[in-house]
Amino acid sequence: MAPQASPVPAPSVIVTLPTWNESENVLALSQALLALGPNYQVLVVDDNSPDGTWKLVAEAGKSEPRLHLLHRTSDKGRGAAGRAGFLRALEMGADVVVEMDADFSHQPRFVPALVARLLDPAREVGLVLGSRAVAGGSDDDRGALRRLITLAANLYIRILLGVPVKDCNSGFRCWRRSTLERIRVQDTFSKGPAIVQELLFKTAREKIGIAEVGIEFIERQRGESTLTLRILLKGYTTVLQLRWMALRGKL
Ligand SMILES: Nc1nc2c(ncn2[C@@H]2O[C@H](COP(=O)(O)OP(=O)(O)OP(=O)(O)O)[C@@H](O)[C@H]2O)c(=O)[nH]1
Ligand SMILES: [Mg+2]
Repeated sequence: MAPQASPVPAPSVIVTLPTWNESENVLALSQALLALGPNYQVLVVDDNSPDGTWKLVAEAGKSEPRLHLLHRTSDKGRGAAGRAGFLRALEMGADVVVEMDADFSHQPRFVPALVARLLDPAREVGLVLGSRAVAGGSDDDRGALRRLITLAANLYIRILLGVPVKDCNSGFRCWRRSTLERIRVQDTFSKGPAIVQELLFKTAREKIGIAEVGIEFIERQRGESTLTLRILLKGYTTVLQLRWMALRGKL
């Protein structure tokens, strides 16, 4: 009798959640993500939030081995936290890393579709974006001004960086381990949210395939946004800096 082929183990998916004052969201979101399957783990990357987000995660992690905390105490920033989260997820042996906002704007119900698209053997890609700008995607829940800002930023980034995607600003993304290694995520420099554009630019420059899957983006229900005009403008200058560095062969 021919030996039976052993079943292929499910890929290890680690969802990283950068958090700043997300005590009203973090546990419900983590629970919903862990319920997606036993191969899912959650890594919360908290910058010592004053509202004690990290304490809630540390406590819940005592009885949930798939919930992990990276508690950063000496440095703050969405970009730095994202970088640290990716590196920790790789150390933990992730095959797939999903990064998403912890305010429920990015809904857990879309994660399986992103992972399935990433792992589709017939259409190989190294990165999947949860996209508001393709079929099945939407951004109808936010005010007109916010949507206009997103639209303008998208246009600016697509023209300046020449990235072949429709939703450049989406922070809801699903990565192959090999992509994060190839673009050398450890060498990214953005401290703030511009990390989203930096990673996209570096992936596109490596000619790694990028797919977009439609997601319904909803406004945060609880907690407060960290986006300010200063952060927004810093994002625009980082994009210019990326283009300049690329032109000078410094990237
Ligand atoms: N660790 C860490 N996480 C951060 C920091 N700033 C923001 N975050 C998290 O990054 C994610 C996105 O931040 P938001 O404040 O929702 O900003 P945004 O999504 O660009 O803006 P809104 O559309 O207004 O919500 C959330 O999960 C935040 O908790 C930070 O300095 N450190
Ligand atoms: Mg948000």
